Amino acid sequence: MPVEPESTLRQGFWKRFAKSLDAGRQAYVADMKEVFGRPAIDAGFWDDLEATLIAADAGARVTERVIDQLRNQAAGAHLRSPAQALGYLKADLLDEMRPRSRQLELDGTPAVLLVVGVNGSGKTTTIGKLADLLRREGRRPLLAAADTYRAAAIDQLKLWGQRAQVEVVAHQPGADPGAVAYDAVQAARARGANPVIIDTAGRLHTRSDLMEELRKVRRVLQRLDERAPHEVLAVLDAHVGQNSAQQVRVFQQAIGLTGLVVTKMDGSARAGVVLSIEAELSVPVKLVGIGEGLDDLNRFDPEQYLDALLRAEEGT
Ligand SMILES: Nc1nc2c(ncn2[C@@H]2O[C@H](COP(=O)(O)OP(=O)(O)OP(=O)(O)O)[C@@H](O)[C@H]2O)c(=O)[nH]1
Ligand SMILES: [Mg+2]
Repeated sequence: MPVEPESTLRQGFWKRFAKSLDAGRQAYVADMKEVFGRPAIDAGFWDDLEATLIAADAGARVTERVIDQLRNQAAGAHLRSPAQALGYLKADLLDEMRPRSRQLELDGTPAVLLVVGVNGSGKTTTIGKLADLLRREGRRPLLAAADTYRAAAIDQLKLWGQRAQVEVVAHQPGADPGAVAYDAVQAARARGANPVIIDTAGRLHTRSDLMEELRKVRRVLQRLDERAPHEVLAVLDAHVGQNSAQQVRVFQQAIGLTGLVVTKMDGSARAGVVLSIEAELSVPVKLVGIGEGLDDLNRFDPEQYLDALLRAEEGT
């Protein structure tokens, strides 16, 4: 099958992304209009800008840094008015997001993507959407139902497999997650599938026994391929806001993460959280989700994200 260029997939996604942020943006967008519509850059401007960035959940550190940066720029010759400051702010925030590789590692025989996160963050839904995206790119993903705690979790992944038209390897409820992962990789080798995407049970990051179970899955995978898992993706719910940084740190320490997926950006009043996550953690955001439909996931694009976040008008 010919590989479709990534850019032609998910057409209109970023437009929908911007719209899906509207509900949450109401919390701060009116303030943004006021801040950037002020007649002059004065003490009130700085106070209001700070409050607005905090309201968007950009985090204290990012807010402080970009405001310092803007103050320096305003002290220079070029930045003269609040209206101009919006463009500067966008550029400064883009710098905050540091250029880093957001590519998914999909080279392997097969590449193995292990998907982890706390309960209900959106792991299974993300896997369904990602399988669809990768299949449309001409790849042949295979899903592994390694959340074996509940029969419903296995059925849910099978349903996503049907929707995305990809195969699912599953055992009985209660089976060993490592054994499911092992079989899935073997099946992918036999059938020429790539990548294998492994669904895992939601777990509170504070449960060390459950973290050990993840490490066991990783050890099983490494017996098959020392480079596996090629990606360990933590799925975060955008509604959780600042607390997700702590979740990420614990998962990072327990098993090592290669990327983050921020889901449920639709309607979240904390969409700015991506800024604080990116600034505080070394793990890059690689994917974003904006709903429960097959095409509601895309590779993360910092510029598109900032355009949507800082849009000063509703519905444009
Ligand atoms: N609005 C919205 N809902 C989402 C999104 N992603 C997932 N959901 C919903 O969130 C709920 C939990 O999603 P799951 O994919 O089952 O989450 P999970 O992390 O697999 O959950 P556990 O396996 O129980 O830990 C479901 O009702 C999903 O439909 C999203 O991007 N936007
Ligand atoms: Mg699940």
